[in-house]
Amino acid sequence: MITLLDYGAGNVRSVINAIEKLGERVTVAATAQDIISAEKLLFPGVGCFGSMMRTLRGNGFVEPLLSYLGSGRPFLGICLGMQVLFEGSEEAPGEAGLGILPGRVQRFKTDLAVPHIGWNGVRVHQPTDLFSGLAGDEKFYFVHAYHAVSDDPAVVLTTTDYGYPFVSAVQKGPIQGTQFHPEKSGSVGLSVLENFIHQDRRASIPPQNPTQTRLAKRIIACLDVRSNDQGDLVVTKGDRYDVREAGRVRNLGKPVELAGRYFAEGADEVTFLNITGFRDFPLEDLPMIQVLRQTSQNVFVPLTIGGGIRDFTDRNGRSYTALEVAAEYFRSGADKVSIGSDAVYVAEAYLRTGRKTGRSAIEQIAEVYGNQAVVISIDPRRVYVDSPDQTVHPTVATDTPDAEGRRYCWFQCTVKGGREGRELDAVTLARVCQELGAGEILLNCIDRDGTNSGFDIELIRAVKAAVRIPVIASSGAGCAGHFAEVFQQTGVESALAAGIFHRGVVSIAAVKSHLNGLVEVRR
Ligand code: 1PR
Repeated sequence: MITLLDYGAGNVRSVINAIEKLGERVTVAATAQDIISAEKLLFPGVGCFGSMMRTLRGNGFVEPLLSYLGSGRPFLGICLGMQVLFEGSEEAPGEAGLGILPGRVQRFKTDLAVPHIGWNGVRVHQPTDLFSGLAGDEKFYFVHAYHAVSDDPAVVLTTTDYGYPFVSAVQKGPIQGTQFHPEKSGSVGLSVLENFIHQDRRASIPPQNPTQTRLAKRIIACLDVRSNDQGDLVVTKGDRYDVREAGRVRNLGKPVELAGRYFAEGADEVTFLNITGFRDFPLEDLPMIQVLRQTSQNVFVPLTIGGGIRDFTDRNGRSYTALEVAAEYFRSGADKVSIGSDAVYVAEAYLRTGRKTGRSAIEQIAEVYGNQAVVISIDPRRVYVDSPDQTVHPTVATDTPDAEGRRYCWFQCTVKGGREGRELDAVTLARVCQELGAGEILLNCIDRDGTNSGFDIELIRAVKAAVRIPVIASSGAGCAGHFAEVFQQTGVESALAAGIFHRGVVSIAAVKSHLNGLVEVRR
């Protein structure tokens, strides 16, 4: 029996699903006594160090945790659940950590995109049972902006390279912790959890222990989901955002089934976009929550969900905040939420007033769940002009002029699934959202969506150059070569596609084998 410490933020559903998948029972610690009497304690932490410590203290969990950690029984901390073992964190300077391990947690100091998001390797420094059965060259899923700096080399179990080597797992007797998420690391991660559950493996160093590790470029499968005219929830696909063909909503499959297929084919991440979320209220749209719950039972890679994340008042007059909507998604198995239309309104207000309110969806969700949990989905469309002085918006000189031969364009943000253009450009939106606390940009492109003509390299370069957070290139992939092109020409961290995967034109595995040797990918 595994006891899971849930302090209320983050996706514990995935951890529970992973443990249950391995045939073990899980109980969630509700009281201090549950912690003290646990046989094996698992602590998955997501979010902010400060709010986690305050919640632990508020619940009276700090003393029981310290008592458990001194008991000699097995403990596995995941992500923040590992960081909390140290003395404190730069993320919350006034908050003391548990102080079981000497050292502190600091923000990445690198020119690379932060957060560090994606699949990276580990170099093992001491024998351990945690990686038993693994070859050593596997990759695990990381998502964090802070990392531990240990004052005691003896407790460093693994390091990972991201600009420089950082501590990616710790071990001190039965106390173990991983910065990566085993529950999101596919079959490799399940092996780590299985080793923790059984506690009977021989400690060793995996045979193919790497001397250097490399972050893989991520390939993401995207499922645009909505109800069709019969009321069934289907995966659909737009052609420049028009999802109807001969008057009917295109139906390319069932969401849970397709997500399972992409996981099996090696997708590094799966994204669901509830594309009518801007007009429906997601907490009334329970099928979408069900899709997430069912998918997370069998899909052990990160799940992002978007659509309808905003403040909302239902027809009975009850108000919900965007944070409550997001919380329901996280509880149902999402790791990240993506905000579309509301991000545009938030950025417009911020540009108008120059003031952060702390109350926007971006700020509130980032505060509780961490920046890495907030993705901004941008739906831009090109607006051509003859020369840059014809618009107040930043323009690019384009290699693909429009039918009238105009050689400059800006990238106009839209809301409501591309239905309404706004006086805001995609580059500014990305920059402002980063300032407000977003952790990643999902950069769609209405002009390329569903066209199979390749990613919009000019748009992607412009946005990528404006931000320090990771960017997901989206829209237009028509063959494996388009992925190589976007990675080599723009430096984005990941690329997303929908149509070619749904229609079986190219499989995810084929994309990866094409990329192998050109860019780092997860096998
Ligand atoms: O505004 O917060 O409610 O979020 C709504 C979300 O739904 C946004 O993320 C928005 O991008 C998405 N959305 C709204 N309408 C559509 C539509 O297609 N009519 N889909 C839509 C956007 C774009 C991509 C697509 C890629 C790859 N889909 O995600 O999957 O373009 O396609 P491809 O590889 O086939 O070219 P809110």
